[in-house]
Amino acid sequence: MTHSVAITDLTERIRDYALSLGFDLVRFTTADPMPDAEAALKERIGQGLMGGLDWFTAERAEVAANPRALLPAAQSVIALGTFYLTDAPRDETAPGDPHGRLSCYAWGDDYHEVIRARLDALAAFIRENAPPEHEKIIVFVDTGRMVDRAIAQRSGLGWYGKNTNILTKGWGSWLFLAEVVTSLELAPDEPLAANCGQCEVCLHACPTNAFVAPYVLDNRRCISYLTIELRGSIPMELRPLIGTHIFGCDICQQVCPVNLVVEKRLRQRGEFGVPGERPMFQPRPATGSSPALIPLLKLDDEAFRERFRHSPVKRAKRRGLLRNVCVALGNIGDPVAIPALSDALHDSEPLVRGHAAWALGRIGGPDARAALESAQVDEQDATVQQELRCALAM
Ligand code: B12
Ligand code: SF4
Ligand code: SF4
Repeated sequence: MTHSVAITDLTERIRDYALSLGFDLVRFTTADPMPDAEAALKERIGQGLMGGLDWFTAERAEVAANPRALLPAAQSVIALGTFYLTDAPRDETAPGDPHGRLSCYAWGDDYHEVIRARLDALAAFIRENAPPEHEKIIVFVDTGRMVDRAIAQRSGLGWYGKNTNILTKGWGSWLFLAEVVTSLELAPDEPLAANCGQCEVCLHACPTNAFVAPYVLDNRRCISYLTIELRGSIPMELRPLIGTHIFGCDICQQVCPVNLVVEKRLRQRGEFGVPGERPMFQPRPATGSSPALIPLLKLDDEAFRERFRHSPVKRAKRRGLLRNVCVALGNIGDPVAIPALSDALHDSEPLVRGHAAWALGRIGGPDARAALESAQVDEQDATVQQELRCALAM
């Protein structure tokens, strides 16, 4: 076997094995640096568009855009995509029964855990089939220092959508991205020639106006940041724009025509909205995809941990999720939530108390006012006092 035939043969065996593990897309690229990605990242950081993500530094960008910074002998990167959408997103709110929306990636098991297990299996397969000097392999999914989307783009897994997500022909943008970095030489794939053309639907659909321009997102306005990554108070002017999103947001993906075609095709094939499909990404029975909000407001620390064990939602922590639940209840405006929100005015977390006050101010009426006035008497926290004053003035 010649050298190049051996490379192609191993590349194809790795591809087949990765597909057998459950990855939906498998492509290959070199481990060369990605100077364009590094420049784009540094530019976004410089413009303050990554504000709030303190760990996203220029130094991180230098490592994340250079696979050899983490594995000096790296020759190839395997780019992997996992489709996760199991049904159409919906909001089950009805009069007297307020519900919120979980972003689709968070319906099922934590993808970091699901995909990490598959990546480890793929790394083990490579070690078994490669000479011993290639033993060192690094795997990434989301949290690692790697620009997942830049690798996906260069490997031809997909193209950059104007909403900054990677779009693919077969699966749209409903994919988790992951990588394996190896010192093995593998046959690289070519980037795709596809792009979004004249379409700009996603840019205009964003409720918080988070797109500064095509391909440029202001992290600080994105509901995904506000409901998942932000640890503190949600800026007051953005709260009404969050609607019923309590963990992440999918609007700029839901409106995308490429995604709509994928959804239609899968539905026709009977692979969409079907309970048994991709069980790990199906909505968990206890929470569903559009959970009732009032019961969530009653979760204590232990009940929260129990409910969201092995779920991506645990990232928000109890106080973050309950903060978001208050905002959604305020936006729905149904007085049925007044008793639960009044109880939340006495929660142990000031963050929850403050956002409960805001929600009661939005709902309004004599019962809400009475609860706010009574909470004012004992409240010691200055920020919550301020929220109470604003709510009473609403
Ligand atoms: C930080 C982060 C966030 C932040 C910031 C988002 C952002 N746009 O950067 C927040 C919390 C808001 C977020 C939200 C979401 N995220 Co996020 N996030 C990340 C993370 C950790 C880093 C992303 C990053 O490097 N951002 C920096 C900016 C500058 O990168 P960028 O926008 O991709 O920039 C590139 C392009 O703009 C391009 N570019 C620049 N100029 C131009 C010009 C042209 C013409 C072109 C073609 C390209 C181009 O070059 C840049 C460099 O590659 C990655 C995981 C990872 N390790 O990579 C996941 C990741 C990007 N997130 C992901 C997901 C699923 C989401 C959400 C859909 C979750 C949700 N439902 O709530 C939303 C989507 C919001 C959106 N519209 O992007 C997936 C994306 C999958 C995909 N198909 O693309 C990733 C890859 C996680 C994973 N491993 O699966 N996320
Ligand atoms: S995820 Fe939602 S808030 Fe964020 S950019 Fe997309 S539409 Fe806007
Ligand atoms: S909605 Fe249009 S512009 Fe936005 S990502 Fe999809 S195809 Fe591209």
